[in-house]
Amino acid sequence: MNKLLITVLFCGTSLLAVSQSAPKPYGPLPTYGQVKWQETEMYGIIHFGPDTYTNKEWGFGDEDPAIMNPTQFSAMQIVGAAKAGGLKGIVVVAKHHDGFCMWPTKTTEHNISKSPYKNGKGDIVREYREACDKLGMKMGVYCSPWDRNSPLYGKPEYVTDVYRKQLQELYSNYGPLFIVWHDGANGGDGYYGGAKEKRTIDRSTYYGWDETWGIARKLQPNAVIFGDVGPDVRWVGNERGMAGETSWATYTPHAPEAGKAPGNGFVLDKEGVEGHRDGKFWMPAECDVSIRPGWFYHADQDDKVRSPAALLKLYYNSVGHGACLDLGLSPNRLGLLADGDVKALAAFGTILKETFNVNLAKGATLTASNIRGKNKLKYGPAMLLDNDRYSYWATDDKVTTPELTLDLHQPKTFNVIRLRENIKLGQRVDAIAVDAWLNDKWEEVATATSIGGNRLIRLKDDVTTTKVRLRITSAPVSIALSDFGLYKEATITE
Ligand code: FUL
Repeated sequence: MNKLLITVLFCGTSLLAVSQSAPKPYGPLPTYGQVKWQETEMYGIIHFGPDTYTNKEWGFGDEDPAIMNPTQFSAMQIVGAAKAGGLKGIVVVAKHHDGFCMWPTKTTEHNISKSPYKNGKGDIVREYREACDKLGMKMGVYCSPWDRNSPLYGKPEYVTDVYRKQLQELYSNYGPLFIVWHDGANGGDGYYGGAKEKRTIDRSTYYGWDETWGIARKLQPNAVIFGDVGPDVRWVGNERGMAGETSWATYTPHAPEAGKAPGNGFVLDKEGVEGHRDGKFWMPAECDVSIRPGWFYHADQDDKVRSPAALLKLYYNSVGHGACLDLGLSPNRLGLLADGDVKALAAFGTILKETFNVNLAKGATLTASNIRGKNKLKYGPAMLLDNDRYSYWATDDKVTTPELTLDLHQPKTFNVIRLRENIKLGQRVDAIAVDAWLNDKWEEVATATSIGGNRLIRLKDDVTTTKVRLRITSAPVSIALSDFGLYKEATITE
């Protein structure tokens, strides 16, 4: 039978401990790292390197390290702007396809120590680490497997003596990482030590992913591994920041060996977007999309920075659909985020704070058609706080379509609904509906499918009511819900 669980629910000001048996977990479950990743919700991927100076997106690999000389590089400014935008971490592009390492690596001469930056004593990755630590932000790294500079690229020695050693350096010397990021752009033409030719590799076998990812498992056991087809976090399949209206955390990748080979040839767009309800793995989606048209800074895109309203839309379509948003940030040649980017981030962060800091369901009386045990609940912080994100309300085993009613006691106006499942017990809910008490009867105001770690429903119109009802309309098992919140979106000032 199930283990005994003590769930603590806040009842008014007094704590009520409800003794009950925990529901049996359902389907694939997240690891510790995946749970922590889910909580991160939004982070930035920072592209800064030789491409910033050559005005390219994909450097050929023949760039002179001397061009890498930012005069005002400030990791604090960049990470600080990300934080103001509500991002909780960054992914540092430590090496892009051009092979230039932003840290003083022992594996290649093509690195920051050969640039004039800080007279060859610079270490951009370390500067990001220090800024993250000071600002309470998480850090991850992206070290491109494709290396258009290395003469060894295409040979086994590149993987064993260069790429894996680079990963070892990054995973050993820069503190705890929450994500290690891999991409699917692999092989093609490049400089390759002067050969200037096209080199193709078999992207499912060349990198020996089992062993390569084993380095992360060993040195950074709490980091999730992102790749087009996992193994921990899947690519959503587009760079538009769009997870599906339905987006399951579970997924079965179409790769030669499921979950074992990045490479966008294996991503079936629609399936990355939606996941699979019966997927074999817990592999939620990451939506990577840049705040600008390009990933690297280009001065002629200064007027094309996404507006706060556009960023908000991305947020609802990614984080709001149970995915994480990985927002591309592009420092300029000075080594700073440009003013327009900083302002857009700050305004976006303000909207998020103003919207989600006030949960209009707080103080409501919560009545459940069925809970494990026979308690009437008062809506309280146990269902709200991040540090208690996994307190939850669960139904008896046979109850799969319960109702949960919030009596708000007075008319409240909202236009955003937030639902969360306790994902430690798997993704259990198939579909829900929300009703509001309007004109002396229940009227349906929203429906949704997958909930998982987070579901935000952004209503077209404001709803003013005294009572709101959640109906779970379909689920294969009992329910373990950890949040049912109501919010009013802050006014957007551009
Ligand atoms: C892609 C890369 O090819 C782009 O240049 C960029 O780094 C993006 C985040 O990932 O696969």
